[in-house]
Amino acid sequence: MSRFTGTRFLTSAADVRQFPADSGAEAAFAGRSNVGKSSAINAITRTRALARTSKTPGRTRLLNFFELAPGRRIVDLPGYGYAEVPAHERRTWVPMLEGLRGRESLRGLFVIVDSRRGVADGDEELLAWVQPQHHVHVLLSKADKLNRGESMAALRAAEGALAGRATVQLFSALKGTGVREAQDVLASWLGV
Ligand SMILES: Nc1nc2c(ncn2[C@@H]2O[C@H](COP(=O)(O)OP(=O)(O)O)[C@@H](O)[C@H]2O)c(=O)[nH]1
Ligand SMILES: [Mg+2]
Repeated sequence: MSRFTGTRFLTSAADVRQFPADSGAEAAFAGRSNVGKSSAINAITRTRALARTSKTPGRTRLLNFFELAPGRRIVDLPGYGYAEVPAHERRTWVPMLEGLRGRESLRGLFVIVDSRRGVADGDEELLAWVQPQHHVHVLLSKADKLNRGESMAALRAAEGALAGRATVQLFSALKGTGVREAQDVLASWLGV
């Protein structure tokens, strides 16, 4: 039984003015292209193809908002932070990131990190982006590609790199590993 049974797409925002009303609670999901972010969102919300999984990474820079329950949202951040954004997109993208960060309803950030790759520069940029009141939870994705020993080593390495700035867990959308744990974290943030 999932807690998130009523998930629906709310809106795609290409500009801060298109954001839904800043009330209730929301959690953002971010990670570099192809890391398994859409698959993670789908597994956690138990909604097939809610966030499209795609093999053409980083095409559109829209913030996609989904509603899990009334006033309870997740926000899918495309691609990554500031560094990877082409110059012509910065004019709209940077204010969107700033607008999201300043929202009253933002509770925290899920950062999806490839378990084989570990915490990298782009992830550090996201950790620097959040504000002190925000939670951060890292999903070490595609953990099915690691054996038990490698998984434990990846978890320990991530814990070391994060040094208390975020909680972290192993995750596999493919095998269902850690889905329940991630749901519990999300539910606690959003109060559902
Ligand atoms: N082995 C494995 N592959 C995965 C997993 N999650 C996603 N993938 C694959 O990784 C690729 C990118 O997934 P997607 O969810 O679209 O990533 P996104 O670009 O971060 O949204 C796709 O080929 C997925 O099938 C997982 O848990 N295990
Ligand atoms: Mg995606």
